[in-house]
Amino acid sequence: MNLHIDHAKRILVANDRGGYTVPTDRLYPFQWNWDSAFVAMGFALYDIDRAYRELERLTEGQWADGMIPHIVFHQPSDTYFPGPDVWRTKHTIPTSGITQPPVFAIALRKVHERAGKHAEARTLPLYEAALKWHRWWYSARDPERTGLVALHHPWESGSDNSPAWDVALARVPTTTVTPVMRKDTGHVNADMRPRDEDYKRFIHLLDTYAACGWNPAKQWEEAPFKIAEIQTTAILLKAGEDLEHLARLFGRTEDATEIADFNDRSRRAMLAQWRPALRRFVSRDLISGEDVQAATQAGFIPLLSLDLDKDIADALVTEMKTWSKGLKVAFPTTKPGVGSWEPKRYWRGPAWAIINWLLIDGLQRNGHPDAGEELRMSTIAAIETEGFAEYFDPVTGEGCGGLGFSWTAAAYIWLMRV
Ligand code: 9WN
Repeated sequence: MNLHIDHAKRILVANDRGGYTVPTDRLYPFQWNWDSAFVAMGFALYDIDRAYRELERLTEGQWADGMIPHIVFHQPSDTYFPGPDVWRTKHTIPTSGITQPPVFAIALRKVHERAGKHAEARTLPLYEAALKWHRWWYSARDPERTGLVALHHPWESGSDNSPAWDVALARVPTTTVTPVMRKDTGHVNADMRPRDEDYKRFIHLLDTYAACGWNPAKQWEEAPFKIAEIQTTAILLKAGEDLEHLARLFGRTEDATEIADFNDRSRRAMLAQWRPALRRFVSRDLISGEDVQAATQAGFIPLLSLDLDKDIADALVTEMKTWSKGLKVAFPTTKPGVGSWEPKRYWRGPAWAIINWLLIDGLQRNGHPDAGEELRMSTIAAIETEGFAEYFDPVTGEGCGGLGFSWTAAAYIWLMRV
């Protein structure tokens, strides 16, 4: 047995808190939404029951309106801020009030396909949960039916302090009702985390939506941060394709038609966000009406769910190669050398195994298996050298942030499967 795979599996055991996996001990002591979807895909390769359990436990946090929150607080912990008392939501199990990238249905299809006979009974309730969540995305976060879904908070992107938010976040006041009592910088080096000013704005947004009673229509009107986001929409579309596939498999023809309609809308809208001069796709700031021009990984994630014309796919790959040139570990979450590039600060430069995973799938889909293979090898080498770190400094290769990290372990298991 490969020792690293054995180690990865031990990390998932150590981070198990009873059918769900915390991202890492202490720094993130609850169940996170997209982390669990990646973890479920890792489990799917060797423990189907545990893979289903991961997704089932996440849906315990699903709201009546369909939203699956970004954190489910299954049990108390005082090592994380902001905890349930700050979120002030009303679900039976305490949860946060915002969501995260919808990787869930991508994971569900993979789990279902590996589960074999009699899988349908266990997959169906999760399929229903995913469908409710996709309906929520298209109603709550795209009420004008543009095809691009909007985020109200940087945490919803999963790329919290990405330079993509700099312009929009600067408009958000730093005043908060809730005192900001950060815990993260007690666990890891502050230079690797978002800045205090970012946190004040994160909490300002949280307070604003709590004051809206977490009502989606009210939030849509009042949100001081509203980005129609390309990475989230790309993930939603891939998840939508997988959901449509499951709908057809289960003979749910009406559902399949409804999902196909969502997918078409997003496909068309995403294509309109291609910017040939930048050689990447862009998000739109719905408050200013402008493109989000910041050079981040998000612009390449559409590879995952669009079947692109060759000239577009080639241009994306050329641009990706420019960014990766001379780096020890690809793929950087910010373009090296630009003003906002900080190779150790969280989403402002570092390479993340799960982002690479999405990009590898996208490169394979769009006729660039060699570039995908190069990225796969780069990711595997980084993990084997530095361990299962939260992310990696792309220049030095150093493992940064939290250690013993669940989604890095799951990504390793997945990327080693061939
Ligand atoms: C806020 C758990 C999560 C990831 C996010 C990552 C980070 C949280 C934080 O950790 O965000 O959700 O407190 O920093 O940015 O992608 O899901 O691993």
